[in-house]
Amino acid sequence: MKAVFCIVLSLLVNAYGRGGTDLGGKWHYIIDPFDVGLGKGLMMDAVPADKHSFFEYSYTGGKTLMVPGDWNHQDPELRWYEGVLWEARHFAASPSRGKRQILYFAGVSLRCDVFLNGVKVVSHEGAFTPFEADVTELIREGDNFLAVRVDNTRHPDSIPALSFDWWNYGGITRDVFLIEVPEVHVRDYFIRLQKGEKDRIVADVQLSVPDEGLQVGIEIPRLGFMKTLRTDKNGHARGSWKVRGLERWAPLAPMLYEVTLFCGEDRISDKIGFRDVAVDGTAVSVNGTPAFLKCISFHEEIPWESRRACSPEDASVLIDAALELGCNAIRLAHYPQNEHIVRLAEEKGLLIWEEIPLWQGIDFSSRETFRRAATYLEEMVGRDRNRCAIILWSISNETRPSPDRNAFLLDLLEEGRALDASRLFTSAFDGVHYDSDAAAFRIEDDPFAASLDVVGINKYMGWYAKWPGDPSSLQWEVLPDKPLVISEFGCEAKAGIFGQADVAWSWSEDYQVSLYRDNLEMFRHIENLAGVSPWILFDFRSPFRQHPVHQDYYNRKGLLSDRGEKKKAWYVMNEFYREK
Ligand code: GCB
Repeated sequence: MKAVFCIVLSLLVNAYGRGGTDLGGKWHYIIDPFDVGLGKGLMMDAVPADKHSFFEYSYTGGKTLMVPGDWNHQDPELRWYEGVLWEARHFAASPSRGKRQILYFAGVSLRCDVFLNGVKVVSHEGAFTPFEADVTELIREGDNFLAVRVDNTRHPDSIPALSFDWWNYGGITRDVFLIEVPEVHVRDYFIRLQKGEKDRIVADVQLSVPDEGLQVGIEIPRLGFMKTLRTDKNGHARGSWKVRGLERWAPLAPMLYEVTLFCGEDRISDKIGFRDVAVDGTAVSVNGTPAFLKCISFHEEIPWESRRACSPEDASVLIDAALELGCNAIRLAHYPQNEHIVRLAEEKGLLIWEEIPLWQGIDFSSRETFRRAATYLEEMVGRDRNRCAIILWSISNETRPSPDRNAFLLDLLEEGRALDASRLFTSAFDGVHYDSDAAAFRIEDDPFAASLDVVGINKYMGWYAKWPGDPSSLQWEVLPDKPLVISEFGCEAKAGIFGQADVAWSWSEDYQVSLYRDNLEMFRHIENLAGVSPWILFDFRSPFRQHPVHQDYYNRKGLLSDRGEKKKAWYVMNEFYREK
């Protein structure tokens, strides 16, 4: 198979492993609904130069927000705010001579311009992926001023587009670091098990400089493994070796090795697992063994505090809840979630389906939107391709075939495969309907779905779709030669409402239970079923959900309520997973 390694040049891989200065904490902010801050000079802290000058703004004396953190939950005035807001702070630096200084943002929602000491250093769009700026030439010894113009306005050609079923949290929602690295450093690497093999490790390493003949060392102490590579004229080095005694990472049996890379003065360590993932008939197999995906989706949210999850503690809340349900897999809905979540899931042995937020309503005719989607994919894969827990890259959710859409998604899939040929590609579709002539569920003709390794089907039988017959008698003929994952099913229920098990609008836990039972019964007859992922772990905030009594701006399809209470359907699902 052709070896593929694409460097994601804009990203320093494993930024958390670099031990940079954490710039989190209290930042001052100014709400700028008319977007006049650029003209007023909000990229600088206001200091009048003489007796006659003044500024009509000031960070000092104003309110503060915690970074990382969305602004919506930190100030009641900002709960619904969509627009421009500036966040800024001073910080002290002591840059070492000859080193490079990198400002690294793990995620800002949803677009931003970053200014250091008054100078714009980077702009970024996309709430859920990291970006960085090399600020070596601008940073000063002593006090520095960092200002970020954050804008969470939705746009028709953005990703996601104008409306989506989750909260549009704004702000610097993830960590910010100042990282110091040697001039020549390891910028990117991809260390993995050779596809189809048990004991062959492959490493691609990219240095920050395109110099030939530089030495790169790779050490895995636990395996007694120490190898040296030399770079080619692009600063890229590659090697592959058979390794004795390699224990593979497997679902719920995670094995991670400490891997250290050296190059000159640079040294970076990571925890890396080795596993093989493949399609085997209609199953997804991990290390040659079929793995039925007992999966659950969640948003990056702590619902009882109406805020984005942003810390290692928050990650534990979500991952522990998935494990308690009996899962061996998670679907990170509907965007790349923070690294705390991804890494903790990997440490616990959860398989991961990770996706970019190409969610309904995307403008497939726009080349600009395509460029954004490709960048999203590149940033997600660039950040996470060393995470063996991720087995599925998903590139879209609920899109319908059309010439523009087909061309867009097929091109995107090609880009994805070029970035990472070691994993499976999927997407979630809602184009499955019961065909009464064929007496079976069928999917509309879709060249994109047909090109994927695994197909995800979102099907809300008993909620958005009426049952055409007895669930146990319903046949499925949906891409029968491919692994099929039910990537969403479920219905709304408000915790604490009981009875009326046959009335959808009762919003009762009993309706949810009967719907789950019916769906699980139907799934038993899907021959190519490779996994199931109910929608969703927790109730989550959404501007779509406007029923004042039952929803109150929460999507209530959680198996756990917005306060974390188990609904009755949780037990149904738990039993199903325990039996599987
Ligand atoms: C879907 C979407 C998901 C929604 C869900 C719902 O099909 O993929 O984002 O939240 O339905 O609750 O309607």
